[in-house]
Amino acid sequence: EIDVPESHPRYESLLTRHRIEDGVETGITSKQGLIAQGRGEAFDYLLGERTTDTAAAAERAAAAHLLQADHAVLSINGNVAALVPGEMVTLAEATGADLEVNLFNRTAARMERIADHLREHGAEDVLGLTADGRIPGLDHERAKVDADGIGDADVVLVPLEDGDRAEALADMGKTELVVDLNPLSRSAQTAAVPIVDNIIRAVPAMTEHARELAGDEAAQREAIESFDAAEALSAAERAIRDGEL
Ligand code: PTJ
Repeated sequence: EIDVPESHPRYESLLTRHRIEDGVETGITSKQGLIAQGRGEAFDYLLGERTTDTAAAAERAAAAHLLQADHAVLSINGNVAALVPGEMVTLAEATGADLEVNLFNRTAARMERIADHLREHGAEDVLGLTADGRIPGLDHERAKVDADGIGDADVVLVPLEDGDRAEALADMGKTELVVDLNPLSRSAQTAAVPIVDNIIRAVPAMTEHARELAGDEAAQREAIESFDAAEALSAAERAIRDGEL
């Protein structure tokens, strides 16, 4: 489908760009999504385009939270849908979580396209279209969620989320798991578990951890308790500034 030789040193990065471009062309990703991707790439480059040990620990803790939740929801926006649709469906299956389309720049057309796209990738139920719940403290369009989805969830995974909404969700008392390559972003700063890694690597890694932790309550608790969010953010910042592991 795309013409990038696998031997190219930036193969992964170019492939990712093509997926986002395709997402814009098919009405899944917003134009702002292109800018967000560029920002993410810059941080990924500085991090060495790898999953640091601290990010791996965050992915394990996040998987444990999803397994321990009464009701976990994975939030899907236009970038996530373009980059990792099948991987999000697989993570939902591995953890018993629901999938909900939840857009920063919400339009009915993009909501429908993304829900269809997820169904094409194997999702059975896709939430988000009912929009009968609200996140307190946000303006009307940006506050919309499903009452029996994110509205009801005790644990939410919000990848590449806008800072305002991440903060408002955390204020609702939800355990928030955030994937964001920028450790200084407000979303990462307000998360119970900030995962400073590329969504492309983070989601399959979470699924792997979830499969390994499934049924082992003690290991789940250990993964959660041994994870320190503030320390993880400092470690990510050190990795960027000093190239430390
Ligand atoms: O589809 P919508 O309408 O919900 O809009 C989605 C975007 C992402 C456009 C919207 O939420 C937005 O504008 O987000 P921001 O404020 O640009 O924040 C996105 C964050 O995600 C930034 O901190 C980026 O560094 C980070 N990011 C971008 N690409 C990736 C990423 N983090 C992990 N993996 C990526 N591939």
